[in-house]
Parts: sequence; structure tokens; C-alpha cells
Amino acid sequence: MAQLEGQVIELPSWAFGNSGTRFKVFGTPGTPRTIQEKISDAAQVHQVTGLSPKVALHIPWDKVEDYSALREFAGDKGLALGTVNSNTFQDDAYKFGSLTHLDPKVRQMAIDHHFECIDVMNQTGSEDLKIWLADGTNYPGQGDIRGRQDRLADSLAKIYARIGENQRLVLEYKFFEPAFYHTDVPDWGTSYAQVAALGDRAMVCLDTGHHAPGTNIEFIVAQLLRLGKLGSFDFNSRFYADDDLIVGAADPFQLFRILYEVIRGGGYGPDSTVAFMLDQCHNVEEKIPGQIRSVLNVQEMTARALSVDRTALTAAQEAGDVLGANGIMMDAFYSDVRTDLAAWRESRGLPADPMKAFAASGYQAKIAADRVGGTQAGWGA
Ligand code: AOS
Ligand code: ZN
Repeated sequence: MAQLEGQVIELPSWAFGNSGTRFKVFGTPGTPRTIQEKISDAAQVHQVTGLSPKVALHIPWDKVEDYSALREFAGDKGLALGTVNSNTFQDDAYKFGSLTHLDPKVRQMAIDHHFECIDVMNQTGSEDLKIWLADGTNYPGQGDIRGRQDRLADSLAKIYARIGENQRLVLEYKFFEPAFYHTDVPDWGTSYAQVAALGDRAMVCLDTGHHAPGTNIEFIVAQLLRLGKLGSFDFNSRFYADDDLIVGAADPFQLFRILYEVIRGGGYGPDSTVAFMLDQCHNVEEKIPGQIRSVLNVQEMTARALSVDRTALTAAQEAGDVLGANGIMMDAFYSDVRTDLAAWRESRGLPADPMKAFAASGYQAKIAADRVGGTQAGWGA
């Protein structure tokens, strides 16, 4: 339990805004209209869980005039501003790509956007610039796959050159969507090859929803940690595609296995620089409780993964005891840590049941009554 101390799970600002599918985005009473309101909602999650003292921003969705003031505003709520996420997927100019585009003017426009994000980071105190690209093609022959890779390397090098000493560039990969034939950063290998060419402060971001069904994600975690290139997680869960559902909801066992490899590989604890971030959308469920449930799921599976008897496991592995070794993993996975976690929370002045505490706080009814008028935040806002 002592090892649970200091766990930080970063919340995505966009999780508090409206989201949906290409069929419908549902509005909800109380949805934030501004980044300040998103931050206020994020503060509620931290208040009842003690797990989420950071909020990630998305530019331009969270653009403000004065980022130092925003940093102060967050600070007053007990939060720091975390990863800055760039956006090169919602401008007409990017129809055929951004950092990979054939036209140097479009590439420069995308590079300039990242420079703007770095300026924001300098004011917010953010350490990570996260790049996820929608770049890719829909049909064989549509683009020169190889040339696009070369242009990507060139654009990334220009962005990396602006990254400060205490900042990092993290490159996220995704095997499809919105492009359906090929994606320019489809897998961890491509992300690794690109960031390795940049330098020490360039890392891979692993979004758990960005893999083909059946992919052994914990193996990728182990490999990236081994290579010293696992920068951050975008945690969420999926049943089919990039569903962005609550982490641990679809496959808690997978989350346990991932966290076990994180711990095994040195990616957890005070000496680790791996950022645990959520990348989720709450399309039909309430957003603040959705985020509370998410951070609790990560904490719960972390506690179970920490409970693996690693000495016994190594002994079983070395003895070739297949079922014994597997039994040790399964024992930890099946151990119910909820009562212990409730006691852990209470000993820190936190509510034993954060979901219940938030429901009882009246905050949801208050924001529903107060936040009338204006435009609710959502994709593109
Ligand atoms: C998109 O599929 C990604 O998972 C991104 O991390 C994206 O940047 C995020 O959803 C916010 O736009
Ligand atoms: Zn993501």
C-alpha cells in the first residue's frame, strides 16, 4: 500500500466536454463552457480521489489569452497543468496530411502550430508536448508512404529543436482512423524509430485503445521500457475500435497485465518519468463520475499488480513451473483490494467511497443550475 503513495493520473480536459460519435454528440446539463469550468470539474475528481492533480490541455480547444493566469487558476484549485496536446486534424488545410504533407506551406503551418503549443507549455509549466497525427491515406497509391515518413522525420526534427531542456515530445501511434488504408504513425515501432532519431527527450505515447484486437499490449510496454522510450500512456478501453471508454471497463485483466509490466520495468514510482494520462470520452455517462471511476480503476489494478509475489514468481519461472507461475499472477489479479483501498483513502482524509461522496456533494446539480447559456465545450470548441 505504501507504494500507492504519490500515484498521479492526469485527466484530459476534453473528457469533461461533450463528445460522441459521427452519428450524434449529446449535450448534458452542466457541461463546461470554458477551460476554467473543465478545470473546476477536474478538481472535483482530485478532491475525492487524491489521484489526479494534473489536467492535460488541448490546443486550440483550450485556448486562452493568458496561460499564466490559467496556471494560477488551476493552482488555486489544487491542480497543475499537464500535457499539451496539439491538433492538426481539424483544419481544411490538413485534408491530405499535416507534418507529412507534400506542400511545404502546410507542413510549416503544422510545425508553427506545435511551436505555439511549446509557447503555451512555457507559460503553463507543462512538461510534455503530445503529438497525435491523423495523417495517412485511404487508398493504395494515394500517397508515397516512404516520402511521407521522410517528411515526418524532417518536421518532427524542427519541432524537437524547440523543445526545452525540461520538456519532452511524446509521439502517439494509432493503427487506423481517420485514415483507413495507412496511417503515418501506425505502431510503436514507427513511433520508436521516429523518436529515437530525435533524441533523449523524445518518447513514445501508448494509447491503450490504438491496437488491433488481440494485441499483446503488455509486451509493447515491456519493450518500450526496456528501450527507455515509454513516455506516457493514454489510458482508456475498447471493445471494437478506438472506443475511448473508461479504462479497465472492457478488460480489467488486460489493465492488470499492463500495469504489472509497468511496475516490473521500472515505469512506476517516484523514479519513473512515465506519465499516466487518461484519453477518454464520456458520451452517454456522466462525465465527472466517469473520470472518478477511471482513476479508481487504474489505482485498483495498480494495487493488484503491486501485490504480485515477484520473488515466488521468479522462482516458479526458473523452475519451469508453468501453472505455478501462472497461478501467482492470477492470485494477484483476483485479490480484492477494495476494502484496503477504502481504508487507505480514509487514512488520508479522503472519502472511503469517492463515487458516493461526489454524488452526495450536490456539485452536479449546482453546475447544471449555474451553467446556463453559452456554448458547451465539445470537439472543436
Ligand atoms: C486520437 O485518436 C488520439 O487518441 C489522441 O490522443 C487525441 O489527441 C485525443 O483524443 C485528443 O484529441
Ligand atoms: Zn490518445
